[in-house]
Amino acid sequence: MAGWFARSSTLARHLARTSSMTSPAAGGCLSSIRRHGTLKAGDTVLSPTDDPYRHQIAPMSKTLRVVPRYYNEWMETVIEEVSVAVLFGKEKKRNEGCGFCRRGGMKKELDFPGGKVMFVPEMNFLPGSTSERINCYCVLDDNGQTFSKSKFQELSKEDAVKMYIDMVTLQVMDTIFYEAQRQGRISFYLTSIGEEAINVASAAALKIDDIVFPQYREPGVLLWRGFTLQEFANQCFGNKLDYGKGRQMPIHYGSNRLNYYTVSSPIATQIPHAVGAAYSLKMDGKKACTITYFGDGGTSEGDFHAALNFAAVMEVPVIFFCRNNGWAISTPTTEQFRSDGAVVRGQAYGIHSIRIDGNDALAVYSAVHAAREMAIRESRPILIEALTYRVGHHSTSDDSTKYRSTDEIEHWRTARDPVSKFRKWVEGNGWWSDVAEEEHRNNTRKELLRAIQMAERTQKPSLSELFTDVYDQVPRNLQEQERTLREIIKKNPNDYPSDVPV
Ligand SMILES: Cc1ncc(C[n+]2csc(CCOP(=O)(O)OP(=O)(O)O)c2C)c(N)n1
Ligand SMILES: [Mg+2]
Repeated sequence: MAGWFARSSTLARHLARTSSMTSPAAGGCLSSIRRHGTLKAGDTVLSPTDDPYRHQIAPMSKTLRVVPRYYNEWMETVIEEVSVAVLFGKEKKRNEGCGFCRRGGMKKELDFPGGKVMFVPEMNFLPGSTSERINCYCVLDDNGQTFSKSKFQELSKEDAVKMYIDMVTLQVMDTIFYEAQRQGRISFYLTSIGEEAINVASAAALKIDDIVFPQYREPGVLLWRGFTLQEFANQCFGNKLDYGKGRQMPIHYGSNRLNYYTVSSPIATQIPHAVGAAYSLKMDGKKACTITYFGDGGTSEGDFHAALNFAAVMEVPVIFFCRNNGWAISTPTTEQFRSDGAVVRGQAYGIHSIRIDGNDALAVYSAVHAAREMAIRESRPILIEALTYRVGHHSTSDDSTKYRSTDEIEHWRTARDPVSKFRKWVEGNGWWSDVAEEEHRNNTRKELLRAIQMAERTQKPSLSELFTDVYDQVPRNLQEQERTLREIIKKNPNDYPSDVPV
């Protein structure tokens, strides 16, 4: 550290500037100088007791050493001999201070990389938390009315209705796929119930050139972009039309066509990818950004922190969208972090950040719209923390009533349901009706059941696909694994699915 200070051109510039501009030697310094007589190399100039600094002309007379009393290390910097003279040679005003010492409440500052830092004599530790929590931006009240002073991005009728329709489609899709898993037709599923506004309204505020790096609870973004129910079903059933060729668990959707990277369930691994892709958009001069979604649990991963810091320093157009839904499987946020959620972490990394009501579609839409504009126009990352609740179990492998109360779930499912809240607003505008609702729900149910039947009947990808798409040329160890697998299947044909072409 001391070495760094010695080389710091900033500190040197500061000292030179201070010495030539402020002049000097007010009270404390001057009286010490008088006591010492003429200053020479090695002299220490002690300030009065209320001053936390000592100055010393170092053995090399061109070096001025400064040390705050509370520390042991001297910060050294080379200054002009003449500046030393200016610094200690002239008297201007009593009590003015020389820039490093203070009398009578004078200000002092250190010109440190990143900006000026005030010196204070008090030893104040920053509190780990404050009693007041960061506010939450919202637009709609529980009756679907906009608050009188709320500022939000205007929505066309067409977009608002499509948003509502997609939120309902997502609900129907979750219900039917969940049932399909319970019937043993697919191996796994995970719902987005309670987070429909986050899914659809955020997608609506983006453009198709913006690249999406999802966690796994954001299929509504794909839905908005035009992924069909058949495409969802093909992936969940892992048939030969699945873009991942059946090599992933259900819900690991991805689409090249729709700029949606394939779901990566190792938590938070998508976050640095979004930053790298945003950097490439910036280098190519594209008018687009990336967005990455992650949960409250994801913010505990190292990848989250590395990504935020990298994005801030490289000034890239990425939106970090944290779905703070209260739980990471069975871990509540109170055991996840001691900070005021994720929003303060964005600020800690130097990122513009906002907390919003994730169950308010208009707030989500407006915040993402503004974030996108800022990210692209100013080439900077933005963090959005959306407060919401995971109403469903974590996945079909979980029973959340084992670790949280049914009252809590019911409260969020009913009183804070984002879909009915948005419906009230859309209906209030005269854009939706009970008849339209019933028709849409019935049609979606039928379309989905057809898609599921079709996906189930479609052939599985052939066994050889298992070994493709990673290496340009399949390496020897994988060739050997394929041979072994084929031999085992031949010997035990009844233990392997008959519908997979070998
Ligand atoms: C690196 C890693 N560790 C652990 C897991 C197991 N795991 C799967 S989901 C999950 C919880 C994630 O919670 P959160 O990020 O809040 O997202 P949510 O499920 O609430 O949407 C965990 C721990 C994992 N997939 N990857
Ligand atoms: Mg969570």
